Amino acid sequence: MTQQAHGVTQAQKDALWMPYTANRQFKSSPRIVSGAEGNYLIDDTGRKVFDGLSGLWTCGAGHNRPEIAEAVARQLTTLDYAPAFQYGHTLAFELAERLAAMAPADINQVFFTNSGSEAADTATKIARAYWRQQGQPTKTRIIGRAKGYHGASWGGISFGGIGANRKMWGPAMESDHLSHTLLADQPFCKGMPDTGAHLAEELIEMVALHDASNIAAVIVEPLAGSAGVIIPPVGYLRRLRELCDEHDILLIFDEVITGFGRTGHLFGANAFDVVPDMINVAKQLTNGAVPMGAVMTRQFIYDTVTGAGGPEYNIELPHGYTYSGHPVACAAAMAALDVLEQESLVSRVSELSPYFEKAVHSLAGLPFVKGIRNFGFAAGFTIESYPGEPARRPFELAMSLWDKGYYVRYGGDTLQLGIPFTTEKFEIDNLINAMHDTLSNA
Ligand code: PXG
Ligand code: PLP
Repeated sequence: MTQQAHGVTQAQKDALWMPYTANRQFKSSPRIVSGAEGNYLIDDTGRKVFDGLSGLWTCGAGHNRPEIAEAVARQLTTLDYAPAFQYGHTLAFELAERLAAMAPADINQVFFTNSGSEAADTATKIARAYWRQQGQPTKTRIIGRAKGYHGASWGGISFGGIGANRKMWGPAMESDHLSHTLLADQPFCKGMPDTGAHLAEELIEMVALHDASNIAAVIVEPLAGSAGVIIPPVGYLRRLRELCDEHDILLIFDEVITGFGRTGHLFGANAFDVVPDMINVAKQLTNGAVPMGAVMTRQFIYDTVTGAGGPEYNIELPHGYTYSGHPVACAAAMAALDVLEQESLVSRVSELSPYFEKAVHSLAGLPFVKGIRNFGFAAGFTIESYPGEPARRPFELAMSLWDKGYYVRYGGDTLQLGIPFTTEKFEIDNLINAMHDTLSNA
């Protein structure tokens, strides 16, 4: 019999090319998750590990929710699949209506995808379609932001701004990037920085450089997640909105992490009180249980694109996915939204955020902690680099925390927390104590 270290055989390890993973390191020292329960992952030795990132920012309501499991099981024996193109099924319409009612202002059109990456592609394709159907087909360029993450597709890596995710691939879409809002003079910042709004003015330079007649949209995360939880300065998003209006540029909020409660509000748009033209969601939409994403747009975008669609039998937007609005994903989303609402999880996050903020900032002053930022149930820590090796220390710290029973995210020169919305105060205390211990002995 093949030796089965960590519950996985050598041949099995050899076969799986893992995504965004240091494959060689992982396979020499695997971290295998065999189960989950509430706010905990369970590893292959039966050890409970606190899930300090809610999966991958996905499972805010905790793992293995029976409500979602039952809805999915029921759906699988009622309607497992329905053709997504030219035919519809009831649940997709129900979910769309529900999301439209949740989204701010007149953001009331919903296009389903299966992931945040597909949502990024879809939103920017809709932006181009909108301008083309407006008679302005040269408006094609997408402006993103340095350190932005919008997924792994050709679109996402183009207007995304994380160098490590871009440098391998060569030319993709034409894009440009605003500066990020990580402020050197405010490394330790509770909530929104009170300076830095001027960085939005860079859009004026982009317009001078490319001309507004060539720019379709600006896409930003209201709060940048993957790059290390970067919070928008007070007034920054509002100024971006004003400048987009002034220059006829669509504004897309990528809320794949901020959507459905992470900020203590339903959307980042609510938290920061700015209405974009489109909102992208994924992850928390189904509490991570089934892949699903969506692009939600304002009414005028749908009206323009469909209005210019030619004869009525014509497809107005030649875009979609085999699994757009998959019945099982819709069932999971409906159940996940029920849980979110019935347990008032969004207001729970907002009520406990000050406690979480105080806890994460208690780590200031420890060795290697160069910066701390937080908003809602998200926090980012900038970690001092080994010379020339920015990604090494966060990796070492995260491994040490995993050994202690805490899962946190590490990436670039940062550690990140995205705790479940169901986290109790004592669990925050335990997590922060473990981090204190790990950093003190690093
Ligand atoms: N936009 C944003 C803002 C994201 O955070 C995507 C798009 C892409 O979504 P998909 O579903 O295609 O992965 C994301 C995904 C992390 C981490 O550890 C974050 C993401 C994905 C994986 C890991 O921070 N964000
Ligand atoms: N590749 C081939 C050969 C296909 O037939 C399809 C869909 O029909 C796709 C890719 C796209 O797959 P999806 O719609 O799941 O994104």
